[in-house]
Amino acid sequence: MTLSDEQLAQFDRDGFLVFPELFDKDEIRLLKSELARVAAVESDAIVRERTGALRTVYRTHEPDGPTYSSAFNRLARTPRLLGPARQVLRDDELYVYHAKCNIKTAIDGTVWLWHQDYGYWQHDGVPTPNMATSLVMLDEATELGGCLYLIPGSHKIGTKDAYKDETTTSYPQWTIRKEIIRDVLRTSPAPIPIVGEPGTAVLFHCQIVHASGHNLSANDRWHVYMAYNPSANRPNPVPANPRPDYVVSRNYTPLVQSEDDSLHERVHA
Ligand SMILES: O=C(O)CCC(=O)C(=O)O
Repeated sequence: MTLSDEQLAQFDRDGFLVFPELFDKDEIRLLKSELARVAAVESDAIVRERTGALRTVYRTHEPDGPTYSSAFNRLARTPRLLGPARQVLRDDELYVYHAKCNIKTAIDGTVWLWHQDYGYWQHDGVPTPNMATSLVMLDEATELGGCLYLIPGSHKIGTKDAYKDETTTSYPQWTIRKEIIRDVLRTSPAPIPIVGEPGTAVLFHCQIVHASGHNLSANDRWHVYMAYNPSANRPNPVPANPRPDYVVSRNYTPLVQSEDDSLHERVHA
């Protein structure tokens, strides 16, 4: 898939693009059944809420781990996601920094506080904020169900001072400091709720300020995120406690875009 000049300009201006119906019902069914399968294994790459409910399943795209699914490997390489990511990052040699599926379970699924992804990734040693993430909705995203909120244009305000919040949820989050985020919210365009049907995709910049609320609805909200980084922007070594491979991949080999755009394994006669 190739973005038009208008779409590229829109990404540069707003920091995100939305693509309704990018994946069809069969594809979403396949990804959901594969995710349910890999989410049932025991692995460090699976994070739970304090209640024990699933929160995040990492590393569904790399063949050498228990959470692997070939459909997710193909998803990372589909021209529908990889093509636009290459365009907005102005680089054809991208790898998956991490693949994660946020399983915001009905009632149990908790918040992601206001942050910028590069606010985490700079601490992993990533030299420059030239990264982007593709989100694919496997369930309908609604405001009651804890959809993502993006602040348009906030990818241009620099990397804001953040602290590691280790108490709000089960997972440490680099969160923009309260006095700073209040100021950002008061002076920026209103946050946009990223709602949509299953099959909707969103591409967003690693500096865009975003958050999402608790899932207060009766339905789970499964989202897939493919974070892309140019191989040349791989992290430098960090002095202490590098995060595990499932969240900061050490496989910097540029992705080969799939030729047929299908998420299904090709069956050879
Ligand atoms: O899935 C969500 O609701 C938010 C995810 C997010 O912001 C993140 O993983 O950085």
